Amino acid sequence: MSEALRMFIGGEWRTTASGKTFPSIDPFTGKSWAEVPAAGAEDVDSAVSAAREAFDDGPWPRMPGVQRSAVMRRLARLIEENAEDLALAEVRDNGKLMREMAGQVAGLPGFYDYFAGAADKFAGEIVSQSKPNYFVYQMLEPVGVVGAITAWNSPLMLMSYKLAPALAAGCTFVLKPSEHTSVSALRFAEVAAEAGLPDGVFNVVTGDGPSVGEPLVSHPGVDKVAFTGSTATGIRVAENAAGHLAKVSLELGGKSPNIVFADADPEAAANGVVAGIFAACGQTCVAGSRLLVQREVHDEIVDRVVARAKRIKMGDPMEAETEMGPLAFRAQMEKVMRYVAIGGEEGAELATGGRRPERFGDGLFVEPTVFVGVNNSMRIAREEIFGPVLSVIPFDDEEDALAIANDSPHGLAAGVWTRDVQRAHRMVHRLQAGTVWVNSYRVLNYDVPFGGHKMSGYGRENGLEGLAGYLHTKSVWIELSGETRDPFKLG
Ligand code: TXE
Repeated sequence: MSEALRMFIGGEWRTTASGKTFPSIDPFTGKSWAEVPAAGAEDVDSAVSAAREAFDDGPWPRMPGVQRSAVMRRLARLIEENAEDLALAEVRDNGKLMREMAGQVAGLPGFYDYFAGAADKFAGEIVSQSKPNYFVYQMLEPVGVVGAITAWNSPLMLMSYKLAPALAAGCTFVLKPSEHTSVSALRFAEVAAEAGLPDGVFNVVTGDGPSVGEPLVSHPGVDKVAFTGSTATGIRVAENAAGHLAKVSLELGGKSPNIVFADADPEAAANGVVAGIFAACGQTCVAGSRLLVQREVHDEIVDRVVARAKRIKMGDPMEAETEMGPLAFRAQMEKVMRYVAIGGEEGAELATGGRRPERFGDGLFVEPTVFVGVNNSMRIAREEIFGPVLSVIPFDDEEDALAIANDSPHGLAAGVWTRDVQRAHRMVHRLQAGTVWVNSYRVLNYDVPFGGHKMSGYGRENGLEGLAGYLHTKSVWIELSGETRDPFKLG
């Protein structure tokens, strides 16, 4: 029997107005393991009203920052205490490895500790002294009610990118997790309630995009929308938020180049390529899904990557030695397999993988896959696959590498592998990407701003820039002279 869960709204555990639910499927067993409320517009309205009330009349935005910090630090400690349970919910929801999730959940308290450290250290500043009879200052205020929508690939981490700075700023929050991975957010709500967040500060509504995401984004009571997901949905979110001019931050898809020069350390580079595309089965927004490799070392690097790909241990995500588990859900596995077929039709050559291993039967496994002979105009080089499929593209020199790397609708991340420090800097300056790693790949942290260029979105999460996204400024003019002004003259 799978467990029946309830949503968290205004500090209460609630079923939906319609009473409808949907199953959360464990992709490793293929079985439902929890029953999740299928909310609708009415439930979204309740959650936004609760958050609105908590913002307009509740203590959270008015509390001294140091008190908000204390609650956030308590939350961080409780996440530590409940880490195993939270990690397990994510493994069962999306098939991610316990090996990865244990580390990821262990990293979550850092987000709350870091932003707790900022919650009592912003106030605003004294500005313009250019009008002598005025004292002018700027206050920083929380933007209001945040509607957050997250994807299924790293649910609690993507939520924390948004929730930690929003709490520090004094905002209230309504989360809609992905319908594929709702359980960890509901588990997290128990922890948040225990930490002492006032009622209505953190709310969770569960369900799909059309029934819950859309009414949340379009709700006039939402002041800011923070979204992580696909580019197509991100565009729709921005359009709907524009209806009431809510602020929007969008962290969207990528087709990130991992660029290996002939002077790179071949072992480190090949390892970084594997980390970039096969970790989390390639289901990460920053996946290094295009390997750009200098012609002289093409065969050597491809041989190393293929050899490692063939040794990847696939299996039960709960087992410590497993390196790749199943994909998160059936439609995602089918999408990946469609792209494998498209790569073949486009004339790319399979160096390894491309099949679903028979030993897992109907399990949602796809072999680590490497296509060589790819050119950058093929669909497998331009479109986000979000799976363990690497497209290898050779290049001649630095200019060629940059031209190929930047010839993409996306601009989320890039990797550069070289031992030439001048080249590394030249590349960093000219790559069109929100994050560039040199001799490394897939490292992110709470104090480093993260976000995309071009179709990978706008706004930055994490770091003090992330906090700024949850604050707005109010300029205040105090007249000092007491004189009566000419009413028909400006300033
Ligand atoms: O994404 P969606 P899905 C890519 C990846 C994947 C594809 C589809 O390629 O194969 O997107 O995944 C909510 N208004 N990425 O369908 O649709 C939805 O319920 C408001 C890459 O999961 O973008 C979920 O909570 N919300 C990406 C969230 O949006 C809506 C991560 C993301 O769903 C909505 C995720 C609407 N109209 C997917 N429609 C990355 N690069 O990190 C859906 N949602």
